[in-house]
Amino acid sequence: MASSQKNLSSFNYSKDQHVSNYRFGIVVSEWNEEVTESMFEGAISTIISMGGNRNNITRLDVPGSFELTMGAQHLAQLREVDAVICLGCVIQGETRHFDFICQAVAQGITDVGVKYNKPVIFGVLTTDTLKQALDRAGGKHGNKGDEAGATAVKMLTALNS
Ligand code: DLZ
Repeated sequence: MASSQKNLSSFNYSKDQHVSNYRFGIVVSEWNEEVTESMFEGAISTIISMGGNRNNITRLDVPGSFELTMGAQHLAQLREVDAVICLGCVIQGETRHFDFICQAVAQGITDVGVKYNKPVIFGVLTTDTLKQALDRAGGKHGNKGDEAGATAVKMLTALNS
């Protein structure tokens, strides 16, 4: 089904007794702050609803999505972080800047995960308009932050089972 017709965050949460021990690092881009703050709220509330502990969540703010890779690397290298969630929102403008940022952050985040052998979650909205982003950050299409939080929990559970 096309994403325009469904709430992308409508999936089942299942609690796992180990989740309270998982430690998360969340990197939040300051660009399009209205969107990324809502995604952050979604990510932490989902982690907690799945059994996570708020005290085990560390936040790091970076200026823009391009800097998510460096933020992810900073958190991933910490022994007290098991998984990293990257939250950003890149909105198409009139130039090719969008393409370069999206390409760089997708590859950069992938590389950090492989390098540190920890889940690094791509919670980055890449939209044509601010409205499309807001629809996916707590609006009619759910919250990409929820999905990112759930994905981090699921990956840790998968890798620790
Ligand atoms: C420069 C820029 C532009 C034009 N658009 C966005 C955007 O839509 N979303 C986002 O997260 N960041 C944007 N940035 C900032 C870049 O990510 C980066 O912070 C700067 O290029 C400095 O490296």
